[in-house]
Amino acid sequence: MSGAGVGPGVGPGVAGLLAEVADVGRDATRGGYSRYVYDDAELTLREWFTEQAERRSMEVETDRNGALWAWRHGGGPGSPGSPGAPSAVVTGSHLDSVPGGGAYDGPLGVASALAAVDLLDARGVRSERPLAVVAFPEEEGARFGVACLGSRLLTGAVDPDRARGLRDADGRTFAEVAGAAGLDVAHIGADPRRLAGIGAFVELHVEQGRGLVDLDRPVAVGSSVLGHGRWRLVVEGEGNHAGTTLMADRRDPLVAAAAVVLAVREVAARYDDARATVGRLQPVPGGTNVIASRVDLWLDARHPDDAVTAALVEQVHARAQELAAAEGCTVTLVEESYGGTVHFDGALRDRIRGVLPGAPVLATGAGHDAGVLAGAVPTAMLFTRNPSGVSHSPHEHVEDVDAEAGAVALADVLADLLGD
Ligand code: HGY
Ligand code: MN
Ligand code: MN
Repeated sequence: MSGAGVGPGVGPGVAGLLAEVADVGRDATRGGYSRYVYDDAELTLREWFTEQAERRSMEVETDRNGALWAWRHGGGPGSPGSPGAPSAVVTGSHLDSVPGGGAYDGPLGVASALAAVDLLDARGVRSERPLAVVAFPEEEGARFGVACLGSRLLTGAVDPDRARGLRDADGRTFAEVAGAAGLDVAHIGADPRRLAGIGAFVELHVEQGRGLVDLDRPVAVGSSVLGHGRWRLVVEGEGNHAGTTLMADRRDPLVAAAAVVLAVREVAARYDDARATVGRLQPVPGGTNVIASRVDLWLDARHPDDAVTAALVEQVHARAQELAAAEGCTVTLVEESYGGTVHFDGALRDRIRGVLPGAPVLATGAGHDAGVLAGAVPTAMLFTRNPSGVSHSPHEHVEDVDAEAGAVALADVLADLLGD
């Protein structure tokens, strides 16, 4: 395509775009950002996205599942999948965060996509193929518990009735919250026509590891997404008074839960490359002078081999039942979300490697909307260097120069794909 190589200095750039939302959703308690789907911070980010897209003469729509799509190059609502319409090139990521997350996980991909549009415009790239920048909702599952909820609804991987009934920490359902934000929740669900209109989806994301640091490169091409799931364990015992209940008379679910957390690490240690985490544990009622009656804890388990993940979870469950019984408690385990290991489209990956010959190919241990869409459309990822290698933490970082390099790489890839 013409004009390749026009670089930074066009428009606000990725750093300039991210600076505009640097104060949105800051978490004074945890540090970093807490931006949950349909909370004030995320709604502000949605307004920012819409404003940025309209500034770039892009037509913005909200799809049936609450994802924002900004269209260019003859695209527009309803255009994808129209009979005979050229297939769209789509890029983007998510705007929501984990509790106390970094500034880049999600928003870097969205900002890089908008900066790439500026670069394509500066290069005079025109195309018959529609181009869209997308922001998927609830990628982290931090409010309603199911990771990649928006992209999973789009592909039909999550049942709409189940989604409508998901509850946040305050007991509010997705249907209530999304409905209050204007979504017609009666019509959430798979959107095969929209998917049929997508020729390629390329998500740029901050690298959540040190691969690029160690290789001393700014940008990588993704190869695969590690299979991962979330399971909720509920340990039940007998709530009582901390002062009037002798130790021998207790059925304390928090003691059982503590043993389960340690058991998770023991079981994971049996498998090379397994990752198993309990990052969230909620005693009920949670009083300092109260023996809990119940403890909810969540297991995040991941492994390249889906059968190993399943075996690991099964062993955790069996061990948890033993540990709970030893405390006179019971435990139940329920799967909340699961996605197997995904290998991105080989032809698209190799085509992108041809566009970015200096970019190494890296797998990711993190989940992404691209990992969900990969089952429905040709999908690829780009990663931008993160000097800290840390993510899901305020210490996540991207140097401005690498952020711009990521946008240039994305623009090069989009220009190539739009040239079909
Ligand atoms: O959990 C993950 O790997 C992703 O950040 N949602
Ligand atoms: Mn994340
Ligand atoms: Mn992410």
